Amino acid sequence: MDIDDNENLDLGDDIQFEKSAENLNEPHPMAMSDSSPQRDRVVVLGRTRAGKTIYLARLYEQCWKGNGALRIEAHDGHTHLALLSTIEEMQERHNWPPATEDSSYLDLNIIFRGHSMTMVSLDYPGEVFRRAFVQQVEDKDTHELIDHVRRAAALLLLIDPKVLSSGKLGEAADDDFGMVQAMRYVRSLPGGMQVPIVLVLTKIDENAELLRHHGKLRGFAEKFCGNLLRTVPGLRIFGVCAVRSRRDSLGRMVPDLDREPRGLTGPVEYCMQQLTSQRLSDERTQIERAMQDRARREEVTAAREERGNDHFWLVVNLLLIAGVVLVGLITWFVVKSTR
Ligand SMILES: Nc1nc2c(ncn2[C@@H]2O[C@H](COP(=O)(O)OP(=O)(O)OP(=O)(O)O)[C@@H](O)[C@H]2O)c(=O)[nH]1
Ligand SMILES: [Mg+2]
Repeated sequence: MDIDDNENLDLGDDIQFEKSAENLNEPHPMAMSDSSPQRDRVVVLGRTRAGKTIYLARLYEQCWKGNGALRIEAHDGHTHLALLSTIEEMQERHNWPPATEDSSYLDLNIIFRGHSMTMVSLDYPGEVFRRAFVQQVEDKDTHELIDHVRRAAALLLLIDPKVLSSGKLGEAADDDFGMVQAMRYVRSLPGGMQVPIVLVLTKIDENAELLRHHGKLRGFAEKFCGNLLRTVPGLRIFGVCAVRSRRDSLGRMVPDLDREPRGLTGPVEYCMQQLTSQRLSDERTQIERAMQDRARREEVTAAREERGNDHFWLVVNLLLIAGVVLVGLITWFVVKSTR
Protein backbone atom coordinates (compact mmCIF):
# COMPACT_ATOMS: atom_id res chain seq x y z
CA MET A 1 0.00 0.00 0.00
CA ASP A 2 1.33 3.44 -0.86
CA ILE A 3 1.33 5.50 2.29
CA ASP A 4 1.17 8.74 0.31
CA ASP A 5 -2.46 7.81 -0.25
CA ASN A 6 -2.83 7.24 3.44
CA GLU A 7 -2.42 10.46 5.33
CA ASN A 8 -5.11 9.63 7.84
CA LEU A 9 -3.63 7.59 10.67
CA ASP A 10 -6.60 7.91 12.97
CA LEU A 11 -6.89 4.40 14.34
CA GLY A 12 -8.80 5.14 17.50
CA ASP A 13 -7.39 6.37 20.80
CA ASP A 14 -4.73 4.38 22.61
CA ILE A 15 -6.70 1.79 24.47
CA GLN A 16 -6.52 -0.08 27.73
CA PHE A 17 -8.10 -3.49 28.04
CA GLU A 18 -10.19 -4.41 31.04
CA LYS A 19 -8.48 -6.07 33.96
CA SER A 20 -11.16 -8.75 34.24
CA ALA A 21 -9.44 -11.09 31.80
CA GLU A 22 -8.20 -14.49 32.99
CA ASN A 23 -4.94 -14.12 34.85
CA LEU A 24 -2.39 -16.74 33.85
CA ASN A 25 0.10 -16.04 36.58
CA GLU A 26 1.61 -19.49 36.82
CA PRO A 27 5.21 -20.11 37.87
CA HIS A 28 7.38 -19.96 34.81
CA PRO A 29 10.13 -22.52 34.11
CA MET A 30 12.62 -19.69 33.46
CA ALA A 31 11.76 -17.98 36.75
CA MET A 32 14.69 -17.94 39.14
CA SER A 33 13.71 -18.36 42.74
CA ASP A 34 16.01 -15.57 43.89
CA SER A 35 14.90 -12.35 45.53
CA SER A 36 13.31 -9.38 43.82
CA PRO A 37 15.56 -8.20 40.95
CA GLN A 38 16.81 -4.62 40.80
CA ARG A 39 14.60 -3.03 38.14
CA ASP A 40 16.43 -0.30 36.29
CA ARG A 41 15.56 -0.60 32.64
CA VAL A 42 13.07 0.08 29.91
CA VAL A 43 12.93 -3.09 27.88
CA VAL A 44 11.90 -3.02 24.24
CA LEU A 45 10.94 -6.52 23.13
CA GLY A 46 10.34 -7.54 19.55
CA ARG A 47 11.17 -10.04 16.85
CA THR A 48 13.47 -9.18 13.98
CA ARG A 49 12.16 -6.25 11.88
CA ALA A 50 9.58 -5.33 14.50
CA GLY A 51 11.06 -1.81 14.42
CA LYS A 52 13.15 -1.73 17.64
CA THR A 53 16.23 0.06 16.31
CA ILE A 54 14.25 2.71 14.47
CA TYR A 55 11.85 3.25 17.36
CA LEU A 56 14.64 3.73 19.92
CA ALA A 57 16.66 6.04 17.65
CA ARG A 58 13.69 8.22 16.60
CA LEU A 59 12.36 8.40 20.16
CA TYR A 60 15.76 9.59 21.36
CA GLU A 61 16.12 12.11 18.53
CA GLN A 62 12.67 13.59 19.12
CA CYS A 63 13.01 13.75 22.91
CA TRP A 64 16.51 15.19 22.69
CA LYS A 65 15.55 17.91 20.21
CA GLY A 66 12.02 18.61 21.35
CA ASN A 67 10.69 20.31 24.43
CA GLY A 68 7.72 18.11 25.24
CA ALA A 69 6.85 16.53 28.60
CA LEU A 70 9.28 13.67 27.96
CA ARG A 71 13.03 14.24 27.75
CA ILE A 72 15.69 11.62 27.22
CA GLU A 73 19.42 12.20 27.63
CA ALA A 74 22.15 9.66 26.98
CA HIS A 75 24.64 9.21 29.82
CA ASP A 76 27.59 9.19 27.44
CA GLY A 77 28.53 10.69 24.10
CA HIS A 78 28.96 7.29 22.49
CA THR A 79 25.28 6.34 23.04
CA HIS A 80 24.14 9.82 22.01
CA LEU A 81 26.07 9.67 18.71
CA ALA A 82 25.05 6.08 17.97
CA LEU A 83 21.36 6.92 18.28
CA LEU A 84 21.51 10.17 16.33
CA SER A 85 23.69 8.75 13.56
CA THR A 86 21.05 6.05 12.88
CA ILE A 87 18.66 8.88 12.04
CA GLU A 88 21.23 10.93 10.13
CA GLU A 89 22.20 7.97 7.95
CA MET A 90 18.56 7.31 7.07
CA GLN A 91 18.16 10.95 6.12
CA GLU A 92 21.31 11.17 4.03
CA ARG A 93 21.27 7.77 2.35
CA HIS A 94 17.50 7.45 1.97
CA ASN A 95 17.86 3.91 3.20
CA TRP A 96 16.66 1.96 6.22
CA PRO A 97 19.34 0.83 8.69
CA PRO A 98 20.61 -2.76 8.40
CA ALA A 99 19.37 -5.43 10.83
CA THR A 100 21.11 -5.19 14.21
CA GLU A 101 24.03 -7.62 14.46
CA ASP A 102 25.33 -7.11 18.01
CA SER A 103 23.59 -6.13 21.20
CA SER A 104 24.35 -2.67 22.53
CA TYR A 105 23.37 -1.11 25.83
CA LEU A 106 21.96 2.41 25.87
CA ASP A 107 22.39 4.24 29.18
CA LEU A 108 19.68 6.86 29.35
CA ASN A 109 18.25 9.39 31.73
CA ILE A 110 14.50 9.71 31.23
CA ILE A 111 12.87 12.85 32.59
CA PHE A 112 9.09 13.11 32.67
CA ARG A 113 7.24 16.00 34.31
CA GLY A 114 10.08 16.69 36.72
CA HIS A 115 10.61 13.01 37.62
CA SER A 116 13.91 11.63 36.48
CA MET A 117 14.88 7.96 36.16
CA THR A 118 18.12 6.37 35.12
CA MET A 119 17.31 3.64 32.68
CA VAL A 120 19.14 1.20 30.51
CA SER A 121 17.85 -0.05 27.20
CA LEU A 122 19.22 -2.72 24.93
CA ASP A 123 19.16 -2.90 21.17
CA TYR A 124 19.69 -6.50 20.10
CA PRO A 125 19.12 -8.68 17.04
CA GLY A 126 15.47 -9.76 17.04
CA GLU A 127 16.67 -13.28 16.27
CA VAL A 128 17.83 -13.52 19.90
CA PHE A 129 14.25 -12.88 21.02
CA ARG A 130 13.09 -15.91 19.00
CA ARG A 131 15.87 -18.11 20.37
CA ALA A 132 15.16 -17.03 23.95
CA PHE A 133 11.37 -17.15 24.06
CA VAL A 134 10.22 -19.41 21.20
CA GLN A 135 13.01 -21.95 20.76
CA GLN A 136 14.14 -21.57 24.40
CA VAL A 137 17.79 -22.01 23.48
CA GLU A 138 20.27 -21.38 26.29
CA ASP A 139 23.35 -19.46 25.22
CA LYS A 140 25.22 -16.29 26.12
CA ASP A 141 22.93 -14.01 24.08
CA THR A 142 19.65 -15.50 25.28
CA HIS A 143 20.84 -15.38 28.90
CA GLU A 144 21.71 -11.73 28.46
CA LEU A 145 18.27 -10.95 27.00
CA ILE A 146 16.43 -12.93 29.71
CA ASP A 147 18.43 -11.16 32.43
CA HIS A 148 17.58 -7.86 30.76
CA VAL A 149 13.86 -8.77 30.87
CA ARG A 150 14.23 -9.86 34.50
CA ARG A 151 15.41 -6.36 35.39
CA ALA A 152 12.67 -4.57 33.44
CA ALA A 153 11.07 -1.62 35.23
CA ALA A 154 8.78 -1.25 32.21
CA LEU A 155 8.27 -3.19 29.00
CA LEU A 156 7.37 -2.09 25.49
CA LEU A 157 6.29 -4.99 23.27
CA LEU A 158 6.84 -4.00 19.66
CA ILE A 159 4.77 -5.89 17.11
CA ASP A 160 4.42 -5.26 13.39
CA PRO A 161 0.69 -5.93 12.76
CA LYS A 162 1.44 -7.15 9.25
CA VAL A 163 3.58 -10.00 10.60
CA LEU A 164 1.09 -11.05 13.26
CA SER A 165 -1.82 -11.14 10.83
CA SER A 166 0.15 -12.62 7.93
CA GLY A 167 -0.91 -16.18 8.67
CA LYS A 168 2.75 -17.27 8.42
CA LEU A 169 2.99 -19.52 11.45
CA GLY A 170 6.75 -19.30 12.00
CA GLU A 171 6.86 -15.48 11.99
CA ALA A 172 3.62 -14.91 13.88
CA ALA A 173 4.76 -17.40 16.58
CA ASP A 174 7.43 -14.90 17.70
CA ASP A 175 4.80 -12.24 18.39
CA ASP A 176 2.19 -14.63 19.74
CA PHE A 177 3.84 -17.56 21.53
CA GLY A 178 7.16 -15.76 22.18
CA MET A 179 5.56 -12.65 23.69
CA VAL A 180 3.24 -14.74 25.89
CA GLN A 181 6.23 -16.75 27.24
CA ALA A 182 8.17 -13.56 27.94
CA MET A 183 5.20 -11.95 29.73
CA ARG A 184 4.48 -15.05 31.84
CA TYR A 185 8.10 -14.94 32.89
CA VAL A 186 7.88 -11.26 33.86
CA ARG A 187 4.64 -11.72 35.79
CA SER A 188 6.02 -14.75 37.66
CA LEU A 189 8.96 -12.79 39.11
CA PRO A 190 8.75 -11.28 42.62
CA GLY A 191 7.05 -7.88 42.12
CA GLY A 192 6.50 -8.69 38.43
CA MET A 193 2.76 -7.99 38.60
CA GLN A 194 3.51 -4.27 39.10
CA VAL A 195 5.75 -3.88 36.03
CA PRO A 196 3.97 -1.64 33.47
CA ILE A 197 3.64 -3.36 30.09
CA VAL A 198 2.47 -1.76 26.84
CA LEU A 199 1.82 -3.22 23.43
CA VAL A 200 3.14 -1.03 20.61
CA LEU A 201 1.77 -1.77 17.14
CA THR A 202 4.48 -0.40 14.83
CA LYS A 203 4.62 1.08 11.32
CA ILE A 204 1.03 2.31 11.49
CA ASP A 205 1.67 4.44 8.40
CA GLU A 206 2.05 1.34 6.24
CA ASN A 207 -0.35 -0.70 8.36
CA ALA A 208 -3.18 1.82 8.65
CA GLU A 209 -5.47 0.12 6.16
CA LEU A 210 -4.84 -3.32 7.67
CA LEU A 211 -5.60 -2.06 11.18
CA ARG A 212 -8.73 -0.27 10.02
CA HIS A 213 -9.87 -3.42 8.25
CA HIS A 214 -9.66 -5.39 11.51
CA GLY A 215 -11.44 -2.76 13.65
CA LYS A 216 -8.58 -0.33 14.41
CA LEU A 217 -6.31 -0.89 17.42
CA ARG A 218 -8.94 -2.50 19.64
CA GLY A 219 -10.38 -4.79 16.97
CA PHE A 220 -6.93 -5.87 15.79
CA ALA A 221 -5.73 -6.64 19.31
CA GLU A 222 -8.87 -8.61 20.16
CA LYS A 223 -8.52 -10.65 16.97
CA PHE A 224 -4.78 -11.34 16.98
CA CYS A 225 -3.48 -10.76 20.52
CA GLY A 226 -5.99 -12.77 22.58
CA ASN A 227 -3.36 -14.82 24.43
CA LEU A 228 -1.33 -11.74 25.28
CA LEU A 229 -4.44 -9.94 26.56
CA ARG A 230 -5.21 -12.89 28.82
CA THR A 231 -1.64 -13.04 30.11
CA VAL A 232 -1.44 -9.29 30.75
CA PRO A 233 -4.87 -8.15 31.95
CA GLY A 234 -5.31 -4.39 31.53
CA LEU A 235 -2.74 -4.25 28.71
CA ARG A 236 -2.38 -0.78 27.23
CA ILE A 237 -2.10 -0.58 23.43
CA PHE A 238 -0.53 2.16 21.31
CA GLY A 239 -0.20 2.61 17.56
CA VAL A 240 3.14 4.15 16.55
CA CYS A 241 4.86 5.32 13.41
CA ALA A 242 8.50 6.13 14.14
CA VAL A 243 9.62 7.01 10.61
CA ARG A 244 7.23 7.49 7.75
CA SER A 245 8.02 5.95 4.40
CA ARG A 246 7.53 7.19 0.86
CA ARG A 247 8.04 5.70 -2.57
CA ASP A 248 11.15 6.95 -4.35
CA SER A 249 11.58 7.36 -8.13
CA LEU A 250 12.50 3.67 -8.42
CA GLY A 251 9.35 2.63 -6.62
CA ARG A 252 11.19 1.57 -3.43
CA MET A 253 9.81 2.42 -0.01
CA VAL A 254 12.35 4.70 1.62
CA PRO A 255 12.40 6.56 4.94
CA ASP A 256 11.02 10.08 4.92
CA LEU A 257 12.44 11.94 7.91
CA ASP A 258 10.84 15.23 6.90
CA ARG A 259 7.45 14.02 8.01
CA GLU A 260 6.44 13.86 11.64
CA PRO A 261 6.44 10.57 13.58
CA ARG A 262 3.18 9.56 15.17
CA GLY A 263 2.45 8.45 18.75
CA LEU A 264 6.16 8.01 19.47
CA THR A 265 6.34 9.17 23.07
CA GLY A 266 2.95 7.84 24.28
CA PRO A 267 4.16 4.37 25.35
CA VAL A 268 7.14 5.67 27.36
CA GLU A 269 5.07 8.50 28.89
CA TYR A 270 2.48 5.96 30.01
CA CYS A 271 5.18 3.77 31.62
CA MET A 272 6.79 6.78 33.30
CA GLN A 273 3.39 7.83 34.67
CA GLN A 274 2.89 4.37 36.14
CA LEU A 275 6.43 4.23 37.53
CA THR A 276 6.31 7.69 39.10
CA SER A 277 2.92 7.07 40.68
CA GLN A 278 4.22 3.72 42.00
CA ARG A 279 7.29 5.50 43.36
CA LEU A 280 5.15 8.19 45.02
CA SER A 281 2.86 5.58 46.53
CA ASP A 282 5.90 3.57 47.76
CA GLU A 283 7.32 6.75 49.31
CA ARG A 284 3.94 7.52 50.92
CA THR A 285 3.76 3.97 52.31
CA GLN A 286 7.31 4.31 53.68
CA ILE A 287 6.49 7.65 55.33
CA GLU A 288 3.27 6.22 56.82
CA ARG A 289 5.18 3.17 58.08
CA ALA A 290 7.88 5.40 59.60
CA MET A 291 5.19 7.53 61.30
CA GLN A 292 3.46 4.42 62.65
CA ASP A 293 6.81 3.08 63.96
CA ARG A 294 7.51 6.41 65.63
CA ALA A 295 4.04 6.54 67.23
CA ARG A 296 4.53 2.96 68.44
CA ARG A 297 7.97 3.81 69.89
CA GLU A 298 6.51 6.88 71.65
CA GLU A 299 3.70 4.76 73.11
CA VAL A 300 6.22 2.22 74.43
CA THR A 301 8.36 5.00 75.96
CA ALA A 302 5.30 6.64 77.55
CA ALA A 303 4.16 3.28 78.96
CA ARG A 304 7.66 2.67 80.33
CA GLU A 305 7.75 6.12 81.96
CA GLU A 306 4.29 5.57 83.42
CA ARG A 307 5.43 2.24 84.84
CA GLY A 308 8.51 4.01 86.27
CA ASN A 309 6.28 6.64 87.90
CA ASP A 310 4.05 3.93 89.33
CA HIS A 311 7.09 2.27 90.92
CA PHE A 312 8.21 5.60 92.37
CA TRP A 313 4.84 6.29 94.05
CA LEU A 314 4.63 2.73 95.32
CA VAL A 315 8.01 3.11 97.01
CA VAL A 316 7.00 6.51 98.46
CA ASN A 317 3.73 5.06 99.77
CA LEU A 318 5.54 2.08 101.31
CA LEU A 319 8.03 4.42 102.94
CA LEU A 320 5.19 6.58 104.30
CA ILE A 321 3.40 3.53 105.68
CA ALA A 322 6.67 2.27 107.18
CA GLY A 323 7.23 5.76 108.69
CA VAL A 324 3.74 5.84 110.19
CA VAL A 325 4.20 2.34 111.60
CA LEU A 326 7.60 3.36 113.00
CA VAL A 327 6.20 6.52 114.62
CA GLY A 328 3.34 4.39 116.06
CA LEU A 329 5.79 1.88 117.49
CA ILE A 330 8.03 4.58 118.97
CA THR A 331 5.00 6.30 120.52
CA TRP A 332 3.83 2.96 121.97
CA PHE A 333 7.29 2.29 123.47
CA VAL A 334 7.52 5.81 124.95
CA VAL A 335 4.01 5.59 126.44
CA LYS A 336 4.72 2.10 127.80
CA SER A 337 8.08 3.07 129.36
CA THR A 338 6.71 6.21 131.06
CA ARG A 339 3.91 4.22 132.84
N1 LIG B 1 6.83 2.55 7.30
C1 LIG B 1 7.58 2.30 8.37
N2 LIG B 1 8.50 1.33 8.31
C2 LIG B 1 9.23 1.10 9.41
C3 LIG B 1 9.07 1.84 10.63
N3 LIG B 1 9.92 1.34 11.54
C4 LIG B 1 10.60 0.35 10.95
N4 LIG B 1 10.19 0.20 9.67
C5 LIG B 1 10.62 -0.83 8.69
O1 LIG B 1 10.94 -2.01 9.40
C6 LIG B 1 12.26 -2.41 9.16
C7 LIG B 1 12.90 -2.98 10.40
O2 LIG B 1 13.07 -1.95 11.37
P1 LIG B 1 14.21 -2.07 12.49
O3 LIG B 1 14.02 -0.95 13.43
O4 LIG B 1 15.53 -2.23 11.86
O5 LIG B 1 13.76 -3.44 13.15
P2 LIG B 1 14.47 -4.23 14.35
O6 LIG B 1 13.37 -4.68 15.25
O7 LIG B 1 15.55 -3.41 14.95
O8 LIG B 1 15.05 -5.48 13.58
P3 LIG B 1 16.37 -6.38 13.98
O9 LIG B 1 17.52 -5.46 14.15
O10 LIG B 1 16.50 -7.33 12.85
O11 LIG B 1 15.99 -7.09 15.24
C8 LIG B 1 12.97 -1.16 8.61
O12 LIG B 1 14.01 -1.51 7.74
C9 LIG B 1 11.84 -0.45 7.89
O13 LIG B 1 11.68 -0.99 6.61
C10 LIG B 1 8.08 2.87 10.64
O14 LIG B 1 7.81 3.56 11.63
N5 LIG B 1 7.36 3.05 9.48
MG1 LIG C 1 17.56 -3.65 15.09
